[in-house]
Amino acid sequence: MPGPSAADVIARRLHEAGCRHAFGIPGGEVLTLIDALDRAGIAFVLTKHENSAGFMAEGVYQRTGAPGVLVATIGPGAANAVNVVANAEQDRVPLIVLTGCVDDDEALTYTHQVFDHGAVFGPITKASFRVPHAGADVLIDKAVSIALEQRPGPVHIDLPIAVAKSEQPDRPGPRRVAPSPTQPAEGADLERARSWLAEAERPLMIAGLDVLTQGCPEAVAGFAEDFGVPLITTYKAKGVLPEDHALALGGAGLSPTADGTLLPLVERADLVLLAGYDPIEMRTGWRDPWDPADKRVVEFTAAADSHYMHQAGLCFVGDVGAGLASLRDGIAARPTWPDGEPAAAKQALAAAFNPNEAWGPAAVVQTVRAVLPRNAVATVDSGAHRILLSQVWETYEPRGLLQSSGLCTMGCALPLAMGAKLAEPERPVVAFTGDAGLEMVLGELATLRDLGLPVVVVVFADSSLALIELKQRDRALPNLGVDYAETDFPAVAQALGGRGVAVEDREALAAAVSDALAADRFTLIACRIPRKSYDGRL
Ligand SMILES: Cc1ncc(C[n+]2csc(CCOP(=O)(O)OP(=O)(O)O)c2C)c(N)n1
Repeated sequence: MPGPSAADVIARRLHEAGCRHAFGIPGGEVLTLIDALDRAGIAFVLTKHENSAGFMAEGVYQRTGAPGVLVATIGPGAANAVNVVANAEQDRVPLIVLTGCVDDDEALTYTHQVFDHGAVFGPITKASFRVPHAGADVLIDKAVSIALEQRPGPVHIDLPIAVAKSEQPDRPGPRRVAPSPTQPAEGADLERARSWLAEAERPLMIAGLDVLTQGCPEAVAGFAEDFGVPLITTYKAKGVLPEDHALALGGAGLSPTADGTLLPLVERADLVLLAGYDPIEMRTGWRDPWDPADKRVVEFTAAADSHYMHQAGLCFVGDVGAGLASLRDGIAARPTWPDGEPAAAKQALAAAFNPNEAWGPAAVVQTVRAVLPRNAVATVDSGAHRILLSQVWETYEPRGLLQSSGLCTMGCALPLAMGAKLAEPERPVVAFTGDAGLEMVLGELATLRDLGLPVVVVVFADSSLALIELKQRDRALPNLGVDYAETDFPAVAQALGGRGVAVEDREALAAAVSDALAADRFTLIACRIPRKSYDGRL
């Protein structure tokens, strides 16, 4: 009885790691692999672009916790995946990137489509491997471990054609053991942190992505509630505390208007707790937001602070939830913020981002939120619409709003939504996107058709790269390369097998979303808004 092939071993171990979908476009160099994936119980989903494939894989990861799987063939396939792999690195996504390649002896004389995949992916992954003739089982287990361990990220595996077919020993697995949570050591630092908490009258907490990747939102939310600590989150950590909670101050990082309210609150705080706050999401407004010499700051983080975006007087590296549990041990809660500044800040944010406009981008977000149930998952693309949406869209659970906030790439919202819907078909899923971002990935509407997923796609149709046009005007530069003609999106949607409608008022939008939720296919809703709709709004 011959042993399994290397491709089979890789596929089986990925299945054992919880993977049920792989995304990509095949070429001759990955045919053995996708066959093995399919036989192992990992469905291969054909997409129109490898970049979108990676985002669909991320969408599945965000809703299941299993690593995402992207398959790309040699050369152009691998090259097409660069953006989403860089995104996975910056947005801490455990993505297994499987590429096909020619065997070493072949590469001595054969040059067609051949470049050094490892050299391209090396700087934007946590590790890049080439599968040797033996040990595929060890290699794939290592890859999964590296992808998942803190902070998570992409791992690349180059699989040569002949190696994919080579026979491997049939050994049991996996050998992976997830590390146990690390508690801060008892000692002077922890005692000082506890005394700061006991003395704090105006404590404030900032939570970020490590809270999600470590799976400790409840610890953060419980701490905030028990100690009366208002919570600011990064965009990715929105929903750690339901955003209609009095202590939830929404997302921060990209909006100067929100910063104008939130940074003064940080300034006022006499204790800042950083819970898994990874500043990769933050713009320059959050660089050195306090002087650690005169601000009490206690940080619980997955990785030591070598970024120098901020500094903390006390920094505990390890498990954020366990760190908060140690901090609160023996400390009694006391009334906080006697002057009510957090409540005033929450009101100011609501007033700034929720104007009573009859129609416009905020009206679009408010209307869709009102129609969708609380458990809906939303995704949002990059651009002016995202900054506004991330302030207006109330998120009620962790990973309820998905986006690219480390790399901030366009073209992510539609495929992220497709992956999320594939992972959890019962949940309503809406993708919000700018028109330029949608046009980058229009072909994936055909993938959506083939998958039969009733995703709702809401496009902010202003025929403008609004965010860039705004920056151009701010710098008094001439209008250049930011405007384009209007696309008939409903017609495109219909041609690609979906439903399509254009709307220009709240009532029509609400009706369109209700219809979309009941439909058996995807619906594209083009919300026509005037150019320059975001002026003074971000
Ligand atoms: C792949 C990629 N290319 C370019 C950019 C720079 N960029 C950021 S926002 C933006 C405009 C996006 O336009 P649109 O999708 O219409 O959204 P809007 O800003 O109008 O809301 C651009 C070009 C980017 N973030 N990602």
